[in-house]
Amino acid sequence: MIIITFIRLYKFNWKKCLIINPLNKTVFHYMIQSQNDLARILDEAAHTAKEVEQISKLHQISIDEAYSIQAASIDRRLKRGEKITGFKLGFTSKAKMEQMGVHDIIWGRLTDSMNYTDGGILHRSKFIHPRVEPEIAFSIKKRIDKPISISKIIDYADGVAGALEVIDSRYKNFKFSLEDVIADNCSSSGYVIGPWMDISTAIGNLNISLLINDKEVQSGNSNAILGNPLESLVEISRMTQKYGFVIETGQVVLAGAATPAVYFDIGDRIEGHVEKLGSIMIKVV
Ligand code: OOG
Ligand code: MG
Repeated sequence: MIIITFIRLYKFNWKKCLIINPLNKTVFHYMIQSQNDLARILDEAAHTAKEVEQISKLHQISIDEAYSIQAASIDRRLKRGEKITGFKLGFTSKAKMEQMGVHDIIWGRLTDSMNYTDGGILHRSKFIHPRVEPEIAFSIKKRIDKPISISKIIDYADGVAGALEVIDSRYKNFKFSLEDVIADNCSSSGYVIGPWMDISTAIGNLNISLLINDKEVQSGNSNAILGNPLESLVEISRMTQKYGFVIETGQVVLAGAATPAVYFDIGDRIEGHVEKLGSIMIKVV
């Protein structure tokens, strides 16, 4: 305990430590990690589908440091040839906040390797303990590099669609603190977009449901997302300034789920329904 407290005080300035576990007297060689080390650990966990300990068990990191770790882990994906395809918001509904015990809006990056085709298949072996949630997606027609108001969305987005998001926390037991989940790119691991509709489609008060093997396992309402899912675009545009990134033309934004996420497994047929926007389907093999 004393050793752990001591380590926490020194955060990233550590070389190599020995930690003796008083319960079973085992000795761990524990490399105290820099932000780059933590980014590598999370990236490898995602890449190899192997869970890791929560960062917050040994390091106290700030929200800003967590976003830097996220950026560094995404850089590793980009170096392997992946491309940014958009952004996602998390914890934009009470249902999600309550499910995960985390109470602040977060954002993460999406890449082309996370994109699955509507009606296509998803390999369970690529994930650790995946969950799925129905979402609403937006397509961006004009670069967003500053905060925009709700009345300006029509100038920046041209499409809206139902979507499914696959989240797969890299942390053991899908447990994390706010900083942990931000560093882990908000558990992003897959997304499927349904047919695009015009951005002028009214998306308030729509029924949203998730079916696994034809059985409804979750249902919610689009207004659960920040009172109006369009607010998610306002939020992500505010973050662009705060964290210094831009949303490019052609990229997508996931608004965040209106319902808790559900575990799935091999053989499952997953279907999302968003009233007016239609259905999205994926099969797990
Ligand atoms: C974090 C991601 C949250 C959402 O839609 O709220 C999220 C998680 O629950 O693992 O994607
Ligand atoms: Mg989500």
